[in-house]
Amino acid sequence: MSYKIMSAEEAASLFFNGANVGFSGFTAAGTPKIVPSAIAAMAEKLHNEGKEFKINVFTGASSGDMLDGALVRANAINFRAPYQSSKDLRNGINSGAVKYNDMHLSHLSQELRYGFYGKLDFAVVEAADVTPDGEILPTAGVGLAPTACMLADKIIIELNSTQPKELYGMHDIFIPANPPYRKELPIYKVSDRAGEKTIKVDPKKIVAIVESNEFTNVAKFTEVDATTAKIGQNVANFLANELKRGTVPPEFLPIQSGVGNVANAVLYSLGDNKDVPTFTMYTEVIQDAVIDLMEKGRISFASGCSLTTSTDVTKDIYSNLKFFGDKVLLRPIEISNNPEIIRRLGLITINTALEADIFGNVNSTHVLGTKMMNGIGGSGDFTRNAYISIFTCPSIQKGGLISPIVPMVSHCDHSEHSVKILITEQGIADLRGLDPLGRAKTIIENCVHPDYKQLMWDYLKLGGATHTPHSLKNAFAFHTAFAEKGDMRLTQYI
Ligand code: 0RQ
Repeated sequence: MSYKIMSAEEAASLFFNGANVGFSGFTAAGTPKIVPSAIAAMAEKLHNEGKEFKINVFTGASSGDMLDGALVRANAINFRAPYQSSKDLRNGINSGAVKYNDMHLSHLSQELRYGFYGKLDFAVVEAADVTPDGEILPTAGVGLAPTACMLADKIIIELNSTQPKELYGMHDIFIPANPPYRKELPIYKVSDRAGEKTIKVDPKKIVAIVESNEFTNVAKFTEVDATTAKIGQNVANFLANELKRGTVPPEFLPIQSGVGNVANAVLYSLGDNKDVPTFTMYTEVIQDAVIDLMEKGRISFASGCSLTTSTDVTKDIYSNLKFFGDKVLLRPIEISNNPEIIRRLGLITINTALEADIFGNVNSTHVLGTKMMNGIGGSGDFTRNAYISIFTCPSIQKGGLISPIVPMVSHCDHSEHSVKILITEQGIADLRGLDPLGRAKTIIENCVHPDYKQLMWDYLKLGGATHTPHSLKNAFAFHTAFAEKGDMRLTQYI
């Protein structure tokens, strides 16, 4: 079948107010660019004419600025799920302009298939290639593209000439059946393939091909600083010790690590640690450090949902696909983050806490309990099902005005039941097998910054003799001190 080639503007004109739209991609990788930007431009034009136009945006996770940024600046997003990390979208969410449903990333595809969010009108998918019989070759980020293509009435392909056709073979596309017909996922080691190399659709649903030559630009991470380096070393030392005492098998276990500078530092420390054998990754985002360690022979295989590497590193991968082709698999988000696989493979998961409390509860999402930062992302998928779940954070933020470790988290994403290890640059709190008081003592002793230690010991006394010694009157004293005086060190108990 031959497809209709359209400009981004013509394709945008197909969209209507209130449409449910599923976009491919995960982070900036694999995210369509010129079609969402054209939808944003059309929205602005319609608004100027006094017409209503907003769409409901479903993605794999965060996207690029030409999607989230452009659409929110045009006031064109009504509803958004499941994760974002855009400054402008964050402002839109926190001002109430955008309805944001912060979700576990592994949930959205199946919940779309279950029909929880109504009918999907459009799928917009960035592709490296598309065949006349409807085989779509995704690019560097898959996200929820397979499910979006399966459900949408109409598919628009953004065919990107900067994405090599040699990516063929790097994807593992699998859509689990809906219950009660779902079977086990046949992935027993990180490199196992469960599904197909392309997304197969009815070619009649592809209503437009939009040709693009927009490269996916991702900025380099900032250099590792002393704090993140120390956190990284603490994680590596902890895992080396687990290997030594036999609580982690000698073959080691696959690693999941979050995104950002701490995750980069952790991976480099694991790579440098002679007691840690060459390892594999079963994760969400494959970032620069993974590629570097692969080239050094320290990581042998990485399974993820996206290759979110900085621009030069991506170019290097694309010119070396012979080397990387059999070391990387990109899967849909519900497979990269699937609880069944995470539990079976025994992942060691490492994620970042925005805030943690002395009893081991973690807030990953809400600044001071009310303002959305990014979202829970995959941290819940991985943490809840891990072999060992680790959270890291610095012991102070904003030059010491904020202690990310507080008496009670102001919002709870990961409860004390799921969080096994907490690590700051100060040290390691191993929470396994401890009662609440034991957890509190270990966290205060090992992870809290010296400026905040006495305040924490004093808090612990306020709770009296009970299972979880909280003082409800003072549980948010740190937060209120920051809100009123701009410094958590000025906390006073009542
Ligand atoms: O503020 O931006 O003004 O400098 O929050 O903090 O230390 O730079 O941390 O960028 O690594 O993000 C949890 C948000 C951490 C992220 C979070 C302020 C701080 C700074 C950012 P500035 P840092 P990071 C899935 C992995 C959820 C999703 C997830 C995240 C800014 O890791 O979104 O886990 N996680 N995905 O100063 C007030 C506090 C604060 C605070 C920090 N307690 N109170 N402000 N800040 N702590 C798995 C994968 O495989 C990818």
